[in-house]
Amino acid sequence: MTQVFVALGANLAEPVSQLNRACEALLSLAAPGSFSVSPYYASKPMGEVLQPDYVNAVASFDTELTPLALLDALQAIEAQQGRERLIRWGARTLDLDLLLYGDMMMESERLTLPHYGMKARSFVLVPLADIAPSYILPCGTPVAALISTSMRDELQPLTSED
Ligand code: A4P
Ligand code: MG
Repeated sequence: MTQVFVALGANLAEPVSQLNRACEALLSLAAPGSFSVSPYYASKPMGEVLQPDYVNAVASFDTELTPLALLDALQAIEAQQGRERLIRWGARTLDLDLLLYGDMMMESERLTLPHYGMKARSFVLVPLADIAPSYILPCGTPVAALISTSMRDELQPLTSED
């Protein structure tokens, strides 16, 4: 059994509902009692593409799936929720990125672990620290050490009324 972290992101077709549905689907991959999810945050789009704001969160759970089987499962959930790959970094109904698979480090055509962008992204680090405040990355860096005040300022926590 391995503890994994998954980043959730959506900016089309009622993003909050997309994340809620995705959490239900992720729950079915999780060992009983192991699933947790951070608060949801609104964040400005990273990158040059003009697109709506995102809703982002991070989930964690334990699973027996191998890394590639888990990636297949995440991509199947994206497809079920109408994800179309039109342009890189473009708007999407649902993006599920595998951030961490235990302390595994790997680089293959389909899968890079830890996720290549996670150490620089406020919308990944802040929710990750919400659910795992003392987590140490496979490279030895504590997640909390990567979070600056300006990163927190980039994110708007959503309340249940949003
Ligand atoms: N892949 C390799 N490693 C991984 C991994 N650890 N997890 C491969 C998931 N996939 C991984 O991803 C492209 C390929 O990466 C996959 O086929 C998989 O085999 P994709 O999801 O098809 O394409 P993408 O998401 O458009 O590209 P990419 O590079 O993953 O984009 P990002 O990095 O996910 O960025 N702004 C805000 N505020 N919030 C966001 O969530 N997201 C993006 C997308 C841009 N701007 C954003 C946000
Ligand atoms: Mg992606």
